[in-house]
Amino acid sequence: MIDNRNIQSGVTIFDTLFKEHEILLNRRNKAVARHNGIYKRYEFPVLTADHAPLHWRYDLNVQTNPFFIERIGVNATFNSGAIKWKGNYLLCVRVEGYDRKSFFAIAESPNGIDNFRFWDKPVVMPETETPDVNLYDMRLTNHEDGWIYGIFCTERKDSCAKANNLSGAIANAGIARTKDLINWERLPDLITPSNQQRNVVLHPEFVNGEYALYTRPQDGFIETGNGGGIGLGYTKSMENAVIKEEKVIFNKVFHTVYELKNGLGPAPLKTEKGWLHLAHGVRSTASGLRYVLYLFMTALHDIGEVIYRPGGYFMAPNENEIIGDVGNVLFSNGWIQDPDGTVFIYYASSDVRMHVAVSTVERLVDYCMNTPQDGLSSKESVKVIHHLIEKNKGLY
Ligand code: M1P
Repeated sequence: MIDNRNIQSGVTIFDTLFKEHEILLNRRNKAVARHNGIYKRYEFPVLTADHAPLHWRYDLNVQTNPFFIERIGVNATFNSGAIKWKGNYLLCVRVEGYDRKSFFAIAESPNGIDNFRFWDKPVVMPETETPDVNLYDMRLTNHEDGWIYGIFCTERKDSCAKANNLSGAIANAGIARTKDLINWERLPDLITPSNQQRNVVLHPEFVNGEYALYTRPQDGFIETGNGGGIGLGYTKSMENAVIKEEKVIFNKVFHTVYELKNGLGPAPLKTEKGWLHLAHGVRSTASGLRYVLYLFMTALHDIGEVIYRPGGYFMAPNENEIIGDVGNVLFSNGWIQDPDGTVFIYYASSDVRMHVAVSTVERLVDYCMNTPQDGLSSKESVKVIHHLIEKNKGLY
């Protein structure tokens, strides 16, 4: 029931908000013209904090909310896992409240590029014996064992941190599985030889009868220390997942886009030429960290063997994406491949909003196989340009 006190020129505040919200949710998205041959960006973000349902934020009862105050604020919708589900495109979104806590919520679209709508309620994630303080960045994997796994970061207070250090935290990989994306079974957290883990991703197929997990070991919550590259390990069971040995398959490299941190994005896509991976690389700049997306491929016969590593970044924040709560960040932990080869790349900008870029498996594989590798020096960068100019002789 809406109170007359909320009426402005005959229309209630709720009516107005509802109408504006529907306009936002139904807004058509269109591809941006700029050509690079690899992917197309889209004009509007696919999800923003404003997409959060009104009934999550407003107490709609006039007795208890006579001023129609927004009771619960949503700050951001970002870093989403993705899966095709019953013909629709689903994102498992990291929704962050004004209170700094993140939780998961599913948003669904009929076409993958617009009309994303949150399901009625956020996900209720069961806990292990050690309660989580914060949950974020879920990777969804439709595993050949028949379960859909969600692997995410669970953050808890570091009990060893000094009393005045209120941001000392421990990050680990939380594991849950589901058959319907509504009811989740929480499994014990991943155990690995490393102090902390973020960006853990489950490979979709068994490898020699075992589950394969990509990891991102690091020494501390912020400091990567000796870790910070993409690791790979195996476990016999996901019900008590233990990786005894973690092999780094793609390390941090001096003076590259992944010189500081190198973490996997979503689960890889299987192609005829190898497994296609989307990852984020982090470098240091005078204005802080810069997160960009890059691609690489691993061998079908050995998922630990990197066979193509195109140099540089694949996507970096554009002039709008660069601004947000944590500026200069592109991050992706979800993509969807359609049967016709179309790939929907879901990425977040600056820890605030979700976007889509659309490509095809064929284009992405071509990009991986034919983009020159990083030669690791200015001299080598010039050499590849000279090589291309030579090849183009008579064509320009
Ligand atoms: O703020 C940028 C990103 O920082 C962390 O990513 P990573 O562990 O790779 O450094 C995460 O908190 C991520 O959610 C965030 O987008």
